Amino acid sequence: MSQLETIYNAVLDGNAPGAQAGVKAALAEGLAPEVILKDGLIAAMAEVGRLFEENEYFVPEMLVSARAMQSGLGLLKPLLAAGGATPAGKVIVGTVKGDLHDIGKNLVAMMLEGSGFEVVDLGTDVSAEKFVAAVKEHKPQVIGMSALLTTTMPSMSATVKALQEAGIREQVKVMIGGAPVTDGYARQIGADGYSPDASSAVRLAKSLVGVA
Ligand code: B12
Repeated sequence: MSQLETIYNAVLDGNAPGAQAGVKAALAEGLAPEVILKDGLIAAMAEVGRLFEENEYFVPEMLVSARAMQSGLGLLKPLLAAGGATPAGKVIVGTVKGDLHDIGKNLVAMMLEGSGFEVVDLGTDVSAEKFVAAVKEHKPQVIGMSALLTTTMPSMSATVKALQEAGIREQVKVMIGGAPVTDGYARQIGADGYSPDASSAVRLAKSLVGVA
């Protein structure tokens, strides 16, 4: 079995020590961190999502799989972030109010850091008021909002409105993402951009701050 398969199976089984051991072994074999992330950890979470949709996995299984993924991700984080040089700008990220999904948001944060952005991570369940207060405090060029639930997507719109009401909408670019989010939704709520994954999120953030 290849190390990528070991990682994939460990995440599916919710086996955190197995996922960590697989990531360590894959790195020792010289596999690129980006490949381990995409073809091992992310591929496994996509399968977990499919199994959940098919009613073969339920919330407890999803949770232990997510923990296994996060533990493997922790080992990759410093390697993915190592590419950074001078700060390209400051980005505030957070998962919106009512939503506790943070794997995708963490990946976006990690990739942004790896590309030289300074990242302030507000965590999960972040209210519009908290985003507004953080923009006032940290003065970022960009905020990145994540939502994984159709029911929490309106929190993105509420945050854009709160920024407008606070008179600071023009000071910051807003990018959004998460599985149910679309480009059309970004336009509809007056965000500045949407991207479907972490690497394109970096390109988007760079274009929003005018860095090549
Ligand atoms: C893992 C998981 C959980 C874990 C979360 C653990 C954690 N720490 O995050 C747990 C078990 C806690 C959970 C709970 C729930 N979940 Co859940 N979960 C998932 C699952 C399987 C995977 C999500 C994931 O991590 N994907 C992997 C990452 C890498 O992908 P991603 O998040 O999409 O992120 C990428 C892009 O979207 C993008 N991106 C993400 N954020 C951002 C932000 C910006 C700014 C940008 C530019 C890009 C970007 O880049 C990322 C990297 O490439 C999905 C199924 C799925 N297929 O998505 C369901 C899913 C999201 N969950 C779902 C549901 C229903 C729930 C619960 C309501 C279940 C319940 N009955 O309790 C609760 C809600 C809890 C809450 N209040 O948030 C549904 C949502 C349905 C819907 N349309 O609203 C899904 C789609 C499953 C399903 N098919 O029904 N869940």
